[in-house]
Amino acid sequence: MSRVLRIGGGQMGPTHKADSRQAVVRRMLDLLDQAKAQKCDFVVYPELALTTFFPRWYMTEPAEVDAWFEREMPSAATRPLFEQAAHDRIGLSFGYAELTADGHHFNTSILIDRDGKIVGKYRKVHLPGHSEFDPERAFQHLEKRYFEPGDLGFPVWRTMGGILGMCICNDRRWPETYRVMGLQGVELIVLGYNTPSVNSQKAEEGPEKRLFHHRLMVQAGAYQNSTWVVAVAKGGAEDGFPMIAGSIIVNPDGEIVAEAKTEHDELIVADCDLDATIFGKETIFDFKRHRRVEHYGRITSQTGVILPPQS
Ligand code: CDT
Repeated sequence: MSRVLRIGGGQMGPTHKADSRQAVVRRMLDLLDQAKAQKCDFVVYPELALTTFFPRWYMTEPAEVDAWFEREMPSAATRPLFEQAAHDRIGLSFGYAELTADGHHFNTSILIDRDGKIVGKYRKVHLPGHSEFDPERAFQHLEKRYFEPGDLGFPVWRTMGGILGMCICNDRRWPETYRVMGLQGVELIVLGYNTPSVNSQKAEEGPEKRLFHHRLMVQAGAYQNSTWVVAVAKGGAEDGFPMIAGSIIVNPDGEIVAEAKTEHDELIVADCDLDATIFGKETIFDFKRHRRVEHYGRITSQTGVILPPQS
């Protein structure tokens, strides 16, 4: 049986502070319509898809912060997206800020099957940035202030005929992210991102370098785990703060097979044959035969660097 999934990467242009969830969902529905016209099976949207990237704003009032979070999913604003996707038999993944019933805040993404049912949830593990206002930075990145580190690990799910996993933005910079899913046989990793075009602590690191790093880490993660990776941006300037776009679909050889050309709402499409993951998993990246866990202890027992003793 064919295991080719036609994947749509639903890149989104900027969403400003004043934009409503309803207006954003209308844009997501437009992308879904395009995906339907192109016969996609599955559409991936960005991190924090429903709002502006609010962690760039320093807030002190809990009510002001919580206004960016969703208390239920589907919410009133997102229900039309769930319903339309189920009607079209298209699976979805998108990110949002999650406020749980017992008051926890997470940067979350979900996996929705072709029946419109949420079958997977991931909460961002590697939160970048800082928790207090930093006057030294050109702009703020306050994810550590507004979110707790994810508490669900890196699970994978059997859905859409394959083994799927999720991660979010900064997670893609960490090889551990891909490997933990690789060790569960992942065949397709989907992720959304909001990556500023300039390093707030190093002005000379601009969009070209940032796009280079983005491609480097996603291509490496795909190749080293013989998996497809679909990475989808929210790009363009949100209230004057530019972010890279550059959404990509990468095959298990680490090659880019589709890439966004604009910084706006744009659908990229690729046929992803999940069986193309098998060769790498059975040869050079046959983990069971080749991994040497007796030498990897530091990976899980240590966070910071421990330098060798001075001679
Ligand atoms: N959203 C997100 O995780 N952005 C980070 C920015 C890192 S710089 C603080 C990223 O990895 O793109």
